[in-house]
Amino acid sequence: MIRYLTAGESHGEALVGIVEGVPAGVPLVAADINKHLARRWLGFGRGGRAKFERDQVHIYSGIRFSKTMGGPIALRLDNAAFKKDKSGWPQVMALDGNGQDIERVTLPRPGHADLVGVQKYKFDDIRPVIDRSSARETAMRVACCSIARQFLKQFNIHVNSHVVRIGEVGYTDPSEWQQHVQKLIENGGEKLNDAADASEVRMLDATLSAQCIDHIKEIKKQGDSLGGQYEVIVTGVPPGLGSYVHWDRKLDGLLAQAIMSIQAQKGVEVGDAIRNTFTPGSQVHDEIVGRNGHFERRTNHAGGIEGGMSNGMPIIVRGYMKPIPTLIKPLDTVDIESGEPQPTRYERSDVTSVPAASTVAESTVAYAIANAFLDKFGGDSFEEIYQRFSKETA
Ligand code: EPS
Repeated sequence: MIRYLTAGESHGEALVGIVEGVPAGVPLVAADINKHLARRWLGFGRGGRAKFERDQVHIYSGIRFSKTMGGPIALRLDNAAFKKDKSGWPQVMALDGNGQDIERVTLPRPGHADLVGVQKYKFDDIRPVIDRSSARETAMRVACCSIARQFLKQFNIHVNSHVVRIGEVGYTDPSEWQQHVQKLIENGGEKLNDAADASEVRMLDATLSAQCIDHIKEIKKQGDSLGGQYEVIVTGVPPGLGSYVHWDRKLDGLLAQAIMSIQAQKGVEVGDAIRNTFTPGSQVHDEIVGRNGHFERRTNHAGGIEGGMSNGMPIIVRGYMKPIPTLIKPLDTVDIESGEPQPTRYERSDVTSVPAASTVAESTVAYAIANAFLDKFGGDSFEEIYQRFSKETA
């Protein structure tokens, strides 16, 4: 079982992570992580911070001669925002002192962790809630989960994603993109990612991409924000990961947690789950065919999961993200200090970060799949696991 823990505030000095339980002998260098950290910054609609944050991971332990050693892997990512001249963050986020000369944040944003965070931790300042609940933390999540992803890659298991819709612009039905996606994933690898990354909004259709950029520009002018939908696809997953006998090992349940644990994600769909609720069973269930001594499905409406287990078809998970709660356009709130009604105050933010969320979801999904894989084939070393995997899938 791989476990990871992240620490750090958005405007503190750094984010830190520890990844534990990675088998020995997995090839890993910083570039395997940095590649995905850079992809996380892709996407039209990001705010001012995207212009200067350049995430490069520092690896402190757990690796020798470009391979994991089986021990905990410690990671650090610096926040460029902290060191930026005149930013004032070292004073605002200081580890000591009493902060009496620092202006407090007292206007909670609707839709954000702000208000409940101060109620829960008995703060008189929203700053600590803003800084830990911030999606900045997903940078370290991507770093940690890229190690799980690197492990899966050794078994030819690849994770790809693309954006389906941002706000009101995008595909409306899976049938509109499935053939295109099928071509990009049929030989494994990351061709789907390459195609999505070539678009500023990670959309596969050039016309929709252009319309989407206009939509984001218009919403920005209105001082508003946008959510959206994306799809993550995992290829090369052997049948039998997950469980039908234990609720807490069901693969779809684990994938739902992987998506919902990301800031601002509010819904998950496995395969064509929503379409399937409108459609009779005979057009939903994927018929079984025999091919070269293997079983396959004619279609993949189930998204590669039946009975809580992978069935050997590509795993398809869709995430639904709410609009970012930090708006230029003020919403009604109440000052936590005076109790007086007030409009919210603008803080620097993104208009949308659905493209970034899609890459974070790739990472958290990789983590969930890697653990289900280890549950079935696990061992201390890559060699040992590879032997088990090869025997089962021969
Ligand atoms: C975020 C607000 C913005 C985003 C940040 C998430 O940061 P700032 O307040 O410093 O402008 O840029 O995202 C990241 C820093 C990141 O790495 O994704 C928020 O409030 O969640």
